[in-house]
Amino acid sequence: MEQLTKEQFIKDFKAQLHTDYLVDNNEATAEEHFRTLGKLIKRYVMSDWLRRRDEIVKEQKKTAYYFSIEFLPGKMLQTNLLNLGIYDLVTEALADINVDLTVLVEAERDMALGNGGLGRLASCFMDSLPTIGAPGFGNGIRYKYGLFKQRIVNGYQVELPDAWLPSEGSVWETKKPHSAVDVKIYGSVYLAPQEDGALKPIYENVKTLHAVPYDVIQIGFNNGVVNNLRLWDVELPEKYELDYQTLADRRRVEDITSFLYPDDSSRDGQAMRLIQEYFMVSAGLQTIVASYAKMQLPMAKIHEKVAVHINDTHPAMAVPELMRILMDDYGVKWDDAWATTTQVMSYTNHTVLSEALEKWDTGLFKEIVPRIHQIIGEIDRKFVKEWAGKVDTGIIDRTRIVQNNQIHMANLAIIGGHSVNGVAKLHTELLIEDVLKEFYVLFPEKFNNKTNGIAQRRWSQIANPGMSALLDDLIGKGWRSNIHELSELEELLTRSDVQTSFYQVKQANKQKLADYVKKTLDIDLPIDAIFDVQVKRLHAYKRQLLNVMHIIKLYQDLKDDPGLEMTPRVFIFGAKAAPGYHFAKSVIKIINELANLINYDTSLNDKLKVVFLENYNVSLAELIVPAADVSEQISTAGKEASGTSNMKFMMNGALTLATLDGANIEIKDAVGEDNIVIFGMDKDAVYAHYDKHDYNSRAIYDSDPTIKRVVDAFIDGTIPNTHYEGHEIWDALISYNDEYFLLEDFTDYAEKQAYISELYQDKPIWQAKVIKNIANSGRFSSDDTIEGYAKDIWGII
Ligand code: GLS
Repeated sequence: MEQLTKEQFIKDFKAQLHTDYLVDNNEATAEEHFRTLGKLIKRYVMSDWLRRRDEIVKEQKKTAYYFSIEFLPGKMLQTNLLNLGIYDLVTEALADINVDLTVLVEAERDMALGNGGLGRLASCFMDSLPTIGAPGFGNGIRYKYGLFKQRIVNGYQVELPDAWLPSEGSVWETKKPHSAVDVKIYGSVYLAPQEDGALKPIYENVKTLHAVPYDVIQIGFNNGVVNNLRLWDVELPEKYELDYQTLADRRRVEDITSFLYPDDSSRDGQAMRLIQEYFMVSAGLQTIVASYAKMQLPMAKIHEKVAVHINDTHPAMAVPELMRILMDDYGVKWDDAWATTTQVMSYTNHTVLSEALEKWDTGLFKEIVPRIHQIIGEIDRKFVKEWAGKVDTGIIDRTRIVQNNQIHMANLAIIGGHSVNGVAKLHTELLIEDVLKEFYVLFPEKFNNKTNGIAQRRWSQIANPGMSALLDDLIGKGWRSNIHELSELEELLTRSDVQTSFYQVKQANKQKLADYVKKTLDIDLPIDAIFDVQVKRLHAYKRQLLNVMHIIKLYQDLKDDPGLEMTPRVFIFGAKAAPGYHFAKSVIKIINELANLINYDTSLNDKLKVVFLENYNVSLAELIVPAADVSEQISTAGKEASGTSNMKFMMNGALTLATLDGANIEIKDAVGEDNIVIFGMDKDAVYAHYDKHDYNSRAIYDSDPTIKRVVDAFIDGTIPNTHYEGHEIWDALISYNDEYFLLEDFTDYAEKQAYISELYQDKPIWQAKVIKNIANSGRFSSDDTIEGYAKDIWGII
């Protein structure tokens, strides 16, 4: 953008307010101020945005399209200001006219079109792609309702719709009706032989959906590059309006982009979900192929200009859909279409949980996407034929796409692409050795690792201005554009003035969070306590319950001996449970009731506090992460593919208490064993139990009185109002043999927690570890991760 002055900005801002709202600055609401600023930002980047599109077309740059059913940007105002390089200028200019930027920030609603780590990662990539100057665009769905809004009522989670989208649309998007395309679903299709011998698909009784794109600006950091996140919305096609005569028919269509499926890691097999997936994939690919066609290059070489990334299995229909478009719309022959499709497509696996590897009924496919069903059948048939006689038939049976009348989406993504990556070293190893090992026999060359990363600007400069200012003082401002310069802190680990400064920043951040907790929950948090945080989706494998068990133990210890010397602790939770996930909801109830019990027990002398913050989302994370002393990353080893909050906490100077799982291992490698606290079984120990079937939680319970007492607290009335939930949990731990090995890991976990309490008392040692963590967090930048994708997988830079 052009050089901007404060005066010019104020002039533009006031004029825009007049144009849009016919109000003066001092009359406008925060919402009006926010939208006005958003519009100005868009105006300022418009020429960069247009230039970017032109460049890509003119220079015929190979472009990557990141297909994801989830994007979780949170708020975008601050990121956009920062990346444009006008954050300070705008803050000051607004202050000059009595407008407080923080109030505008509050007025923006979180864009929560994702469930958790997977969606947030996609958004970190959207920030990093333009930042590294790579032509990489997002492709997803413009849900009217994002992830549900969580309220806690009587300790229970209640889900409310998250109507994030204002009636006038998001200020960051631009509707592009002229780029709309039609997507066909339902009906039937048969192949009619043509004179030239080709087969032409003839559709009957189809329903046509009108897919309208909304392009959301993605601004690179200080480099004039603006990319695009294209979100698709559905409209009723005027041309086919007779197909939708009743209100109910129309509603069903609108529902396609109404809401995000609120489930993380496991998916239910709803027809609507399948339609969402096809809708997004088909609309995206049709426009991509059409713009490639404008380059007038051979269709069979589309892989030289286009890369399509399948983010988790949900967009896996991209494989047969690209085949369909190439063959049916552009007349490419099967073999050529297949050769180019497999080079266009690449796939990231984000979880080892088998329930998350999507499988669909072939019947449903046949009904909803009949042509795709045919093409998948043919891909499957050819796959079986190709490998017959070359490998064991068992391998073919287990890797083929269609098995027992089910379509295996991961198999489709792997067979139909040239790259499969895991999201942390351990996770990729597990894919190779276990989950996808038979694919590894067939296609070893496709497998690679890309450890996740985070958009560090959001998680440092925006979320933690106090720490950022301190870093500027200590190592200069270079780290703001080159995060690897944080390593210069290595020289300062033991300097006591530096330690004190980091401590003060942390205490100020803790105070800010404490103020929020006071305001929202009316609980007083002592900021000299250790702030011990576990924020993430609620899932049994993430083991929030292990944390709870430890809190119960501390509570029991303090009740036994009220004079017990103990470093005061504040345990902070934030977690949404999938609405249908009963067990997870019971854990939320238990945490809330335990919090009530503990927080109002004056005999504990403020040594223990428990807080459950409702509606955990990106904005709340920006408040919580900088205030944490301890980051709980305590999943059963082998279960958490990577985790990304672990990286955010580390960057903000929290010490990680972790199992050797996901990216925790790489954090340990980065900071060294002494600067992270590791406990519990590693992946091999977990797998040994699986192999030998020798885990026996009841035996541990019977032989360890401490554990028995903690577990019994769930059913002996210790925690009020949890009769039902307590029994459910007790049963999961004892009657059903503790699937996630909490009991086996408990003792080590509690010991390491005691070690942390001691360590915290020794400020110089603690602070040196804190600084060591910050110094080594640069390697988890998503700029680096995305560079790996861009070079190794997509070939776009
Ligand atoms: C997830 C994993 O569970 C996380 O460990 C991972 O960090 C994230 C991004 O790769 O993907 N998979 C999933 O389905 N939801 C996730 O958050």
